[in-house]
Amino acid sequence: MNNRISYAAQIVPSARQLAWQELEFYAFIHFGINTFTDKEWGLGDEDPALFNPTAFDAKQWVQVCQSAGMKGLILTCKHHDGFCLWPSAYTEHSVRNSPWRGGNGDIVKEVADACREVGIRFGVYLSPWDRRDQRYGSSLYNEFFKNQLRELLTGYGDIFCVWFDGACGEGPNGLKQVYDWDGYYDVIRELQPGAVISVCGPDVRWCGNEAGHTRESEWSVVPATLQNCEKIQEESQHVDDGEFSKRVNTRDADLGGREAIRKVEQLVWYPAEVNTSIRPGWFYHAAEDDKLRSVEKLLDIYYKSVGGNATFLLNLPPDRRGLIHENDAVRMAEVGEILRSTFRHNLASNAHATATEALNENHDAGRILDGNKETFWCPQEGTEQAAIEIDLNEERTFDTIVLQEHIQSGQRIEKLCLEYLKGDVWQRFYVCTVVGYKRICRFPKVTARHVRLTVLESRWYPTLSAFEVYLGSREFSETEKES
Ligand code: FUL
Repeated sequence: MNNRISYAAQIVPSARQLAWQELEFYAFIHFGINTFTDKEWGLGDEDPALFNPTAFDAKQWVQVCQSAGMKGLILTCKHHDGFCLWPSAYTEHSVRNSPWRGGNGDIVKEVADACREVGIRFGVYLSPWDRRDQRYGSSLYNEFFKNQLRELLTGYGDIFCVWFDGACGEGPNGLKQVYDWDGYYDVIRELQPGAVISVCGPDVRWCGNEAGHTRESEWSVVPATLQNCEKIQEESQHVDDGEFSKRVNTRDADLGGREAIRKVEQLVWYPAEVNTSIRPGWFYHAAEDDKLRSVEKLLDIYYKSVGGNATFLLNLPPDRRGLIHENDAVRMAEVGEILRSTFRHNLASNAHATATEALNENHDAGRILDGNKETFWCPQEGTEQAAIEIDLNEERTFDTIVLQEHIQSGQRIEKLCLEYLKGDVWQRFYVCTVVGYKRICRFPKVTARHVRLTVLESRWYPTLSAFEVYLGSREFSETEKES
């Protein structure tokens, strides 16, 4: 163990990053003038009169999110076309000049209120790139943008996230904008100190693709230089040819492993978010009504993102009525039902655990079973390898194990394996790399009473705050329902 590794092991999340991570699964809502023009990127010359969602119902959106088990929602308050879903005092290009609710409506308010009513967190997407505003390309635009931020961050209650898109091209005058990022961040920190700033921001890292692709080893401790990556205009997305959202960039498979951080001077806690859409596009297009991702694919992304030390931001685009289409609503309810039934009964809730060693009695092996994320097991400082045996009290059949590190102490586990006792021989059934906030281990069904978790490699010394055991197959939930 060297100094660099113990330095990496001691980097911890901020309170706002921790609160955000616990949301796990939340919705992206792309809705705006593009919904009515059938486009992905508007030019900014669209007539606001086009915006008229006659059956708009924010409660329906929120209900769909809840049925899927989502705990938050991020709304595109303004996309690249500049059209604002709230009656901004700083532009005429907004709902105020649309026929919807006679120009007296405020989509942002209705969505924020609907979220609050049911306890879903609300977040805002405000596109820095504005293809409409004539101030774009001058310092006046930065003032305008900060004013818009102030409106969103003061008028709509608690905001959990400000999502800054990396796409950036020219404004209406052919000019590019030099963004005052630090100025934007100051406004956010002042008005909503609990909100994370995502993608073009210091708190949440874009996973690097829009295709739902995930890394096997997703580190939250990465080089500090990554915080600036998405802000580099030259590397941003300039055209929307439908290809970008499908592209996977495997170049950076390892961002935080030993090799990746070996020579890096400054490391930061910069955890990943996986964002993708339930449909091929981000905005609603009737032609895509039968092109939804399957339940299996959505669950696969869920398990690899939420269960792979990232969060899952899934886009559900409302249609021209202002409703999430029936097909999408049904699919999300199916996903939610499977997740609920999978994680309903923790088969390790009455288990007993013993470890090869523990730091002290406050950190004994039992802490991984107590259902309290604040408590955790850890061995002595400097012990990089250790094992815990879990006695489930009786033979159980399971195919899913959930592990959580105590990330308030840092991210440390680099490799582990799971074994079960067959006769008197330990049989290995699962090996993985990092854990971090959460690792959902999935494997073919195992029937056993004794399970052993061995930390094979770690930084400084590992921690574990949760070990849960489930049987996720559909037969299980049906049997459970009957009994
Ligand atoms: C991209 C944008 O250009 C897309 O339209 C979409 O908003 C996606 C989430 O980010 O950069």
